[in-house]
Amino acid sequence: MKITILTLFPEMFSTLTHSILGKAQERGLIEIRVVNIRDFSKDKNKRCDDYSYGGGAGMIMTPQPIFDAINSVCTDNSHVIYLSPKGTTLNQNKVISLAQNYQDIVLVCGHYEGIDERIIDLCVDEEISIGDYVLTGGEYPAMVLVDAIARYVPNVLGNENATEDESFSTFLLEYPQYTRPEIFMNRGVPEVLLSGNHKEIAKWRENKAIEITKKRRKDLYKKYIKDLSGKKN
Ligand code: 4FN
Repeated sequence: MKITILTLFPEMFSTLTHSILGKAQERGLIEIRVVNIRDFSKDKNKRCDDYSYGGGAGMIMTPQPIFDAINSVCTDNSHVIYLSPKGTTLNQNKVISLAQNYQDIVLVCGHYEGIDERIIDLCVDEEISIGDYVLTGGEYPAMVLVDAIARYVPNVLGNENATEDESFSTFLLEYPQYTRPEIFMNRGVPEVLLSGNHKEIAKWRENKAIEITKKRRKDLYKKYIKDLSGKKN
């Protein structure tokens, strides 16, 4: 899996490329490249923003540097995603389908008031949003997307069980979890977790996961029920 991030603020990605994903990169499982759009500006002052046609406050990212940056990194196999509040909202199904269908993903991060619409028309395959709130740029959304996708690249986590364990519960919240000590501030741990009865533990956890999902996230619960009946039929 190769992910290229195009941004005016490449420094924002240094922790991402160094942490967990840094190890995966060393092992050659995933390649994350951060490209500074400014390096492609043909303006004498390397400017990448300009006033909005029609007026109004705020600057727009000018098309030339983004267009050249995209063309310099794209191949026929690249899937170009613009992180945008106008995009379809990201969810786990989308994450899995991106991870499974594309080997080469290019992420374009907007800043200021956004990018020139012609870039979207000419170069962007898909717009994705991470949720409904105002942000200053698409950089954090890009990091969210990379983190979510990387978990589905085989062997990246060094923790294959994590993704396996979730398979029955893509739509469920997690059961309550406990670690040592057995008593903390006078509070114990549910008896069943100390029983060593793995079948009972699995049953308890699944029930707890279903219970919390039904209570807190009716929308996810309904998806889970739908998914269950889909698997039976
Ligand atoms: N945001 C809204 C309505 C109008 C504008 C915004 C907004 C960053 C370049 C886009 C935001 C949220 C989720 C990218 C928001 C995302 C962005 C994202 C994003 C600067 C222009 C902007 C109705 C959603 C509140 C600024 C709603 N996922 N504009 O935030 O890039 O990916």
